[in-house]
Amino acid sequence: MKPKSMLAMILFFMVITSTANARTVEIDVYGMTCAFCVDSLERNFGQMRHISKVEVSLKNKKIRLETDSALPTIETIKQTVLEAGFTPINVEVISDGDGKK
Ligand SMILES: [Cu+2]
Repeated sequence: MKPKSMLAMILFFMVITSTANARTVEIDVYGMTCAFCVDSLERNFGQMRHISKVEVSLKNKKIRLETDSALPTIETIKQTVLEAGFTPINVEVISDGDGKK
């Protein structure tokens, strides 16, 4: 194998492994009533490590998180919702990053 294609292979596997543990997590939240609730949840999750994206929907009373690994744990996610002053009703892992459930 030529060095150039070898490098391409290595890069390819790096991409694969770095996304292997990415997850999308949805949390149903009780207690969200206004834009300030959304803001505080966004801020709390925005400060967390391993979180690459935070979407808070006031309409659906849901938080959607994208994480870069198997962290944070479901327990940590629940704790963060509680610390922001809300109640996590249900935490569901939507995708593990491979498109599988
Ligand atoms: Cu509010």
